[in-house]
Amino acid sequence: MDEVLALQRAEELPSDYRERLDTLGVLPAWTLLRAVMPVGAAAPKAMAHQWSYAQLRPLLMRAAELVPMEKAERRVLGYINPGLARERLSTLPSIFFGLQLIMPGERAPNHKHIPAAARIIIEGEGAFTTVDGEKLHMEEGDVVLTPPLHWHDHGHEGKEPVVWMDVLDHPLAVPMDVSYVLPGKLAESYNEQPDAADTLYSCPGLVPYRAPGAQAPLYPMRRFRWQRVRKALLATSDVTAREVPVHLRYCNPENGESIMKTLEFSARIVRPGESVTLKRASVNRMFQIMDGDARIKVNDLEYACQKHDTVSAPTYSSVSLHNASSTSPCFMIQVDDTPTQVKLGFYEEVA
Ligand code: GTQ
Ligand code: FE2
Repeated sequence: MDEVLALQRAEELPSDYRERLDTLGVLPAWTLLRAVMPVGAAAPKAMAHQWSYAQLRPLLMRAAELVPMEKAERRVLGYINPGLARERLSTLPSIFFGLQLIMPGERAPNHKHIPAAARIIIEGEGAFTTVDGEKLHMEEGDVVLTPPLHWHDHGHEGKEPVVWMDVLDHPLAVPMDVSYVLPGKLAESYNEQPDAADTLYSCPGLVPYRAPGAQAPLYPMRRFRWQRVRKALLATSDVTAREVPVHLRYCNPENGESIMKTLEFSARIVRPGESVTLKRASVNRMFQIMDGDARIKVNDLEYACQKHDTVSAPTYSSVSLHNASSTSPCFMIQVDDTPTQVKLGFYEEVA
């Protein structure tokens, strides 16, 4: 490697000089350069980690007794990366995951905010979320999108607790000082029309006719049904060679872009016995196990996962996904920050 300069440390400078600089709002940058740009390779602070749903579920249920909705606004257990400061409320530097619980008859108040949110439904029936007055029913495995600054509240007309995984991009918004929430009023009535996925976008390859130059809505589809995603994964698997991984992206049907501007959502089937090695890249990745006997290896750690477990893989890590069952397929949803990194010019693949 080329010569690496040993840079002066702050303590090597006269303290009166440092203090004078400080009062004038500057720092000798050479004393901090290596901290912000480690030589040779990025030094991720975020760690690989596994969160066990079986262990967390009872504690989430207890939260229903410990905190009423009025005292929580959203009853969520945030998944905190052990390598990141707790106040960042972050699962990876660009991604927040958190388990949300709503009990039968409860209502989570209406609000809107700058961070974008999406839910991956974990268990329970009868809950809904409303997005700008449109009522979206939530079934297990569905991905439901709440774009930035769209009013949303949650309700529950069923009998059992409903749990979903919240995915938010506030870890990106907070350092930019653009994150905030506005409280709203609960609407009296909702648009009960069938979902766009069952009407305008019910046929893949067909979108509403528009004159050239006419704008499509920014977020035309908000509910992505797991039953269809699962079927598509199985059908794709049937026509895909064994050595080729099956991996499908969630996208905006009007332009093919990621459903969240910042984060990419995708679904995988890992076939019985299959191992998939991912490209080593600059991206942060989360894996949400939907079903099956997944083993996720991140660098030198291997996590044996059960249904609904969650694993984080920081930037530049070596990741492989293995299905330990010889009979049943394994399904997972991946969330990564590829769209952000590509837009910022940070994305790279490494050997
Ligand atoms: O459900 O609207 O996990 O606003 C954090 C902030 C969920 C929500 C979270 C939120 C929500
Ligand atoms: Fe929200």
